[in-house]
Amino acid sequence: MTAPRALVIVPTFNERDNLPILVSALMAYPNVELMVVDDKSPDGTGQLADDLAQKHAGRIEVLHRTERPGLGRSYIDGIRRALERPVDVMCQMDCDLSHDPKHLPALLAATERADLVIGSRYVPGGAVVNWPMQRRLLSRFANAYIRGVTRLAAHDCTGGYRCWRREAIAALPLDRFTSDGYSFLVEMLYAAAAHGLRITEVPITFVERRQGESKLTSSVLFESASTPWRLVATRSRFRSP
Ligand SMILES: Nc1nc2c(ncn2[C@@H]2O[C@H](COP(=O)(O)OP(=O)(O)OP(=O)(O)O)[C@@H](O)[C@H]2O)c(=O)[nH]1
Ligand SMILES: [Mg+2]
Repeated sequence: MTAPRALVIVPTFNERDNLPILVSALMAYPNVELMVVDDKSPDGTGQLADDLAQKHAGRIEVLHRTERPGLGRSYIDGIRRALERPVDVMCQMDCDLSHDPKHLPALLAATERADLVIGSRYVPGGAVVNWPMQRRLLSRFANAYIRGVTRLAAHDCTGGYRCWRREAIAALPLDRFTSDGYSFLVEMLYAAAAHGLRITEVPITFVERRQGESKLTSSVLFESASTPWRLVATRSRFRSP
């Protein structure tokens, strides 16, 4: 099997220490391109991304967002732009090095037989490194809660390391998505399942960020608590594109 042509979409907010490390790891794969979607990071991540794009001409694109910031909106803008490119697979990955590019070949290979491949902490072979017990429990609880309410079959519904076959992500009704923050990842997964897409999980070892700050706030957690109920109540909006 030849490796599919892949575009990795990476949303960034204040990731200047992490971005160069991620870029060199991704650029080592000749079939991989990168789109950085920056939300006017005060630490200059956007400018740094421009410099890296010049260095790796033709393989890195930078989207500088000026509208209201947010992870969900960043992904929507990034995906819309990415759909203009003739790639086979689109991937989502965090910039904080929690998502190790070494897993990418296994995720990409799994797109041969699935529309959406989740890099999963919670299937056999998956792991989480350097998370305190409280954070582990929160993530486990969040996944059990989401699965219970939505009946999603995936074990890792909240992770942001995913690969989509191009036609699968193109089929999602992006203009009907309403989540702002991290809940966007759950909403995407729910939409994929409601669409009848083939979803599979590939184990990853998730490593807690070492540099930069977490953006997980109490308002993010509040949105996360209500999201599964909202998704179930409005399921019909995902049925047709
Ligand atoms: N464009 C954009 N990117 C964001 C925003 N918030 C977070 N990100 C990026 O989204 C990815 C995930 O954010 P993290 O802060 O790592 O969130 P997390 O993984 O839930 O939490 P920690 O790993 O504990 O920090 C990272 O690449 C961030 O830089 C945002 O508002 N806009
Ligand atoms: Mg993170």
